[in-house]
Amino acid sequence: MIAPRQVVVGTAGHIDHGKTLLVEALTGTNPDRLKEERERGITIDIGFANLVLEDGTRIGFVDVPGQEHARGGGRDRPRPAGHRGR
Ligand SMILES: Nc1nc2c(ncn2[C@@H]2O[C@H](COP(=O)(O)OP(=O)(O)O)[C@@H](O)[C@H]2O)c(=O)[nH]1
Ligand SMILES: [Mg+2]
Repeated sequence: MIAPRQVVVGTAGHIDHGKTLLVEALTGTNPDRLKEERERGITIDIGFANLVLEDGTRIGFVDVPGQEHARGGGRDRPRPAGHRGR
């Protein structure tokens, strides 16, 4: 017997670009599980959801916060020397 394939998919991208909603649309699971995430409508911590395809392939989704959170968040975060952008 051939073991089913196992795949891990991670999201990446700017906040509010639909990563979490896409994972929910594909899996039926909203990976924003924290009360504060639900209230604010943003991903604060990584979340997970699973999907099993008809051929047995198991896909694990890892949903991540938008880039500002992932980089330590906010305008006051440390920046490289000479950095002029946000
Ligand atoms: N109509 C529409 N709204 C979207 C779409 N993508 C994101 N949004 C809006 O953006 C909000 C945040 O989406 P979310 O999946 O949490 O974005 P994330 O920060 O990338 O995870 C949603 O509540 C929607 O209002 C899209 O493709 N179509
Ligand atoms: Mg999100």
